[in-house]
Amino acid sequence: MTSKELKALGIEADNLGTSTGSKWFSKGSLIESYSPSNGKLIAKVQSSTKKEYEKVIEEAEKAQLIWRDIPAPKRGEIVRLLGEKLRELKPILGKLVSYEMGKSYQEGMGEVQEMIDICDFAVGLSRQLYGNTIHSERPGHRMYDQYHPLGIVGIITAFNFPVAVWSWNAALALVCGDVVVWKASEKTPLCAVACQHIIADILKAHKLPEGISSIVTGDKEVGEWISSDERIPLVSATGSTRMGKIVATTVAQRLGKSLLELGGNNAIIVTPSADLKMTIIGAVFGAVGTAGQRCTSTRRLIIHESIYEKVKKSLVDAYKQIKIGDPLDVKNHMGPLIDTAAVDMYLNALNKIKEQGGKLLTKGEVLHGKGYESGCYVTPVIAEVENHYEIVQHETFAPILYLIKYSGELEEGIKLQNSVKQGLSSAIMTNSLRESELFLSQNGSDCGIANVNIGTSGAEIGGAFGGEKETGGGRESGSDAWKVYMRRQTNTINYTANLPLAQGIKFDL
Ligand code: UN1
Repeated sequence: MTSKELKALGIEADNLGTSTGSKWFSKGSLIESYSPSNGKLIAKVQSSTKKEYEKVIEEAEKAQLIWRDIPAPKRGEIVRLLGEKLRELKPILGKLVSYEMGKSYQEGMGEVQEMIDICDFAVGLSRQLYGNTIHSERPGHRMYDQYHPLGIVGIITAFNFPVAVWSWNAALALVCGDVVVWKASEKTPLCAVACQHIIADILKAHKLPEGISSIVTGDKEVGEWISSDERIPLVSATGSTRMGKIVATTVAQRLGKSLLELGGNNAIIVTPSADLKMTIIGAVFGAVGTAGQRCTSTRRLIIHESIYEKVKKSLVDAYKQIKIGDPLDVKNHMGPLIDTAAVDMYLNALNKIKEQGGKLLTKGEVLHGKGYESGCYVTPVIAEVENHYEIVQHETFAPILYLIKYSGELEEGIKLQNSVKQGLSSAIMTNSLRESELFLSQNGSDCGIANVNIGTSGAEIGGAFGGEKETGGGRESGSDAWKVYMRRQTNTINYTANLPLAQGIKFDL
């Protein structure tokens, strides 16, 4: 990426890392952002000090009083402008996502497209923040519920979707009348700086207060400031289950609300009637897309024994076609892992697979030589395992696909699919209506997302996104996920001159 392109996104050599609106602060220690694609330093960002954090929250509190009074459709207009700006900047922001995070350019652009889509969704939503009217049991009474803004929403995001997850939360929170304070992953701070520049310019141009949208920068300490802050009624956190448990416990201690979107251990069940071609494309994209670093990445293939060998052979053949290299080169299917710590985790997982009795069907190794200087490129792995292995029960954020055999009826496959602690995304490949409906029934997948004849990754923003069990239970993005960003109030109005009590109680004085 050229310095001109970076500059167009507001990223200049000594970039700042804390901001309310367009005001930037700079006192904290430096975070260096390296591209995993070539190992080069892109820029340095300053982390937030506690004092700067306090300033951000004070500004956010002030801004919220103004923002919540602006009618929701007018707030929607600001989000519409954000979507417009993102359309314009899509190629260049997509490029930064690809360069700083390491996913393919196509996927970087796809991520920006998700931002645009959620803005469009939120604009429509800004005229549809509906409550219910309820028939009162008392004569001459009217009852309804309505939704009010919550206040400040803290957003904690992971490196793997360095811009989209912010937008899923921010676009909804903003139309709901909340203000947002974002702590991005310290592995992708420049993506956050770029987004902040975009939204801050829009706010400034419309003379809206600083503090409607802010970023704070840093490691988990900054996350702890947010989680323990009573001024922040909702904390939306995306990342590992380990991180989510800490956030959830801290937020719960002050009885705040948390929206958690944590680890997945997503499986595709491949039944005897599955379309093999679709299965292979879905599984390979799900397993190697974003180098296996999506929370919806396909980690397990649960294959019926009658077709197991055939699927295995096709997969191994397909893996031979995968091109690994510079994510900005569109010929490549798979880029690097985020950093060398992730490479160590990958190597560690490969050792554990072997130790626990698994068999690697493709060679798992770190790539060296020209184009691979960053040390973050690895080969994607297919491994034959059993579902109960300790390593299979864990989410390893790397391109490792487990093959697991099931025999007999679909119930056996479903049992294996559900026998993990996580519950994010799941899929079945089948041409049988009975199998498909069983998979989607109460006796089927226990995940927040269950797909038929598509893979586990690549969810659209129109649906609620999130999962059960250790995935944390939160729902972001589409459907009625907006409700968590608002507080519900039930109103009952008596327009008579009498005071009848509910439940028929008599209380005469
Ligand atoms: C994530 O990995 O944190 O379904 C989110 C998908 C994307 C979202 C992934 N739309 O793969």
